[in-house]
Amino acid sequence: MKMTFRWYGPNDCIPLEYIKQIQGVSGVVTAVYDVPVGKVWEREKIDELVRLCREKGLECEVIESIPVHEDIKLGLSSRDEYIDAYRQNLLNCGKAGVKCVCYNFMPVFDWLRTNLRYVHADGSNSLAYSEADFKKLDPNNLHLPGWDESYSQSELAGLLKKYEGVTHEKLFDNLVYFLRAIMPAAEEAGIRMAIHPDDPPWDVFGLPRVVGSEADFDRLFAAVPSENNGMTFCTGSLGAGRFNDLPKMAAKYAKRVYFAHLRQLKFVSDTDFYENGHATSEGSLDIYAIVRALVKGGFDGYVRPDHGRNVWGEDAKPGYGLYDRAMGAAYLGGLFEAVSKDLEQEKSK
Ligand code: DNO
Repeated sequence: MKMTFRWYGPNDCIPLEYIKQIQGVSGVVTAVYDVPVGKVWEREKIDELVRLCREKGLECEVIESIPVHEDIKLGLSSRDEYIDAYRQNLLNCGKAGVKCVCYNFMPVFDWLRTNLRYVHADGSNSLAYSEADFKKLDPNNLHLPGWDESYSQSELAGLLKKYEGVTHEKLFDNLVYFLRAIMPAAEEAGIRMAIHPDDPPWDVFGLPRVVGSEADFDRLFAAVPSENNGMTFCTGSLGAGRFNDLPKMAAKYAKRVYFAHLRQLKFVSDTDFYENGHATSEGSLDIYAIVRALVKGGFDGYVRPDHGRNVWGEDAKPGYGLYDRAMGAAYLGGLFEAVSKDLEQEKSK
């Protein structure tokens, strides 16, 4: 296991020096942010990112994300040219030493929360989701910080229209088409693809989502069995769906989990929840059971603490402050050490 930390590049207000000071963190997870979706990232840009990290003693082996162009998700005839660019990106990243690429296949929108600064009793704040507030959102005018890509209002209207008639089956077929087309490049580049689950793991605004449940992952791995086709085990995304049994899924897919986003959420009703500090005691997810299932199942990928709260007066990009994620990394590092040693001992008995 390698503990990593997400870094939004040189414009991130958290400097690499600070990330290096978090115990147990060996590398960052980052991306090239100034190339439009669908275009090739030049080698120089990737090399520069890697150089910046290495200069500070950090590895740069995980890219989150290389976003997938909407034409690929829509299955338009123009997709092949975007797939070519994606392949080239993988080859370029592989040459720069990247080993894992996270991406998602959510139409138009990335993760969704309805409150970016939900205030807790102790004065900290975090992201939260409420079904009633969700119903008030206007998909034609939506942008959340931290998304890989956001569209202007007119682009959004056009895009949403293009998705009319795209069924779950069609979207799934388009995902399989994409994966089959890029797998040879991923294999050649030595890159493990780690699809990020839909967040939340259900359809939003009438747009289909097909990567949110155990059944979805089963059929995805059956359709594209290449070992380079794996997943990002995001507890916050999968956990938002109460139908998902996370320790069970962690055990089942452990060897296919190339990247784990570990975070906590606390349900306040059947549908509504807020995000919280990482520890099991802080929410509805049994982080210990999930980590144990991953380790026991043979997980050997990258981990990062995911969304944290704003604590100690920090006012960061929602979910991506320094302090609570650093506490998360320390907590998770401790869990991994304890669980791994316990399992070793159990084996030797
Ligand atoms: C949210 C993140 C996601 C993730 C993308 C991957 O905080 O986990 O935005 O980066 O869905 O493509």
